Amino acid sequence: MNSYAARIMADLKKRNGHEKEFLQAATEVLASLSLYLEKRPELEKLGLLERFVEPERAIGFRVPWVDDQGNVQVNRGYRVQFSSAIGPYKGGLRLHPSVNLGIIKFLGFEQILKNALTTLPIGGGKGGCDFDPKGKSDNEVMRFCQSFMTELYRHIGADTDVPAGDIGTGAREIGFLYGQYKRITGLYEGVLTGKGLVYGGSLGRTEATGFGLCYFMAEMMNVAGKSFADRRVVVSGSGNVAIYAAKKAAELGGKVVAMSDSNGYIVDEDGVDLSVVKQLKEVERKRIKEYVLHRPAARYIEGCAGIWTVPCGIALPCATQNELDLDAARALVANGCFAVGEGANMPSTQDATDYFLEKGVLFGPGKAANAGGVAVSALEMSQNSQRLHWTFEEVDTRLKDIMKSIFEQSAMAAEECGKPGNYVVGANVAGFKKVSQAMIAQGVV
Ligand code: NDP
Ligand code: 2IT
Repeated sequence: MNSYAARIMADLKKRNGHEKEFLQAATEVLASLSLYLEKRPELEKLGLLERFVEPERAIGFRVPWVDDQGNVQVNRGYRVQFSSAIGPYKGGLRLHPSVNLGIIKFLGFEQILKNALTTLPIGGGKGGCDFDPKGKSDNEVMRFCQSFMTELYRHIGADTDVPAGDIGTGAREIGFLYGQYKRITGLYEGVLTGKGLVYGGSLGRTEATGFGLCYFMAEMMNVAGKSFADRRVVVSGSGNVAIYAAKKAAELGGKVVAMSDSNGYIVDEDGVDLSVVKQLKEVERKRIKEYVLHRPAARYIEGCAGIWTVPCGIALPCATQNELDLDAARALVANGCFAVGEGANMPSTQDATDYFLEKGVLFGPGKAANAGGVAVSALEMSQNSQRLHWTFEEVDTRLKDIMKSIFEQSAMAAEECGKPGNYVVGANVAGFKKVSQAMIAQGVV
């Protein structure tokens, strides 16, 4: 690691030692910026990295609500407004019991570079809460969302900070959050993205992350003379990103043979029937294990980590951070996997990523490969500002162009750094170049 980056990392470890996911993300980014930093010694004088790794603002708040039994529940809410260098803070809200400040900071930090890569004017932010929507009634989820927004509303706005979905935050939650924002502020503005189509949402946002992931993968594989056609594809998770990644992978000729949730995974050698997964997950909110009740030839295996032992050419981790470790990477490569695309944020551990790169696996890092979701969120913001509604085809065409551009920016920056084909370095450098230029132009702020 370059000496400036190493000094910043040592300081971060000292001051933020308990934020392990944030340190992991910062280490990965700063290490891969090293070659670029060597060529730009003036950045140290400007304190560029010191400012880059420190959120502009990290807000934490109490979220009290009353459950169906009349008991008072209290959760911890967060919004980390990391960087407004190139636009209003933009990034999702995660609702999961594991949420803490370190996780939200890692996600917000990644989001800065991801959003820069989209070519659209959006800064980086992320939020969330340790609330678990699983097993809660619709009314409980509504009361929670109303309480969460009763604090959050004062920190956000269509031109300041625009949250969206992430794990545990889907169309239902965005609707409740939007209703409460409107009620408190009286403003009918594009303050959230991923809204329902009848109240300002964009066509194509639901599909955008998964579709965008496959568009990115198609570009990356194309350069190596490969494609989805007739390839076995393994997709982890069965949420928003996973479902639409699986859909597009199949449309592009791949055969999706396995999907999962946090309890286990299913293998369907005939190709996963997505209508069953959608019904179970989007409509009934059930577990993936029930898939085999509808498709008796399929198998269910308890424990989600084993999914990476299912032989495939293409692996798309679309569940959560650090779900794919070195053992999993070894198993994938041993079974012939030649391409990995991160639909989730930081799903591969650092040693798994290093192993893939060492073995020449085509590797699409999350901040490039899954940027389609936030890109279409930014298109939703544009439509809200224009008070217009674009067709699905228009949004999808723009999404394809954006994913192509993200791939090209990453490929070009990797070459410039003398690391052709290393899209981890490429994505980090391409995103950082843009953000750092904007920071320098705006002075020490
Ligand atoms: P969803 O809540 O729709 O789905 C999440 C899926 O991942 C579920 O199948 C869930 O299983 C599984 N999962 C969640 N946490 C864990 C865990 N700790 N261990 C194992 N499995 C887990 O979320 P999304 O599909 O929206 O998000 C998936 C990933 O993609 C996240 O990393 C998110 O940050 C990232 N992402 C999302 C974008 C979006 O637009 N939604 C955009 C870019 C990235 P279970 O139901 O059992 O919890
Ligand atoms: O990680 C992500 O990029 C998201 N969860 C989507 C963020 C957004 O603002 O659409």
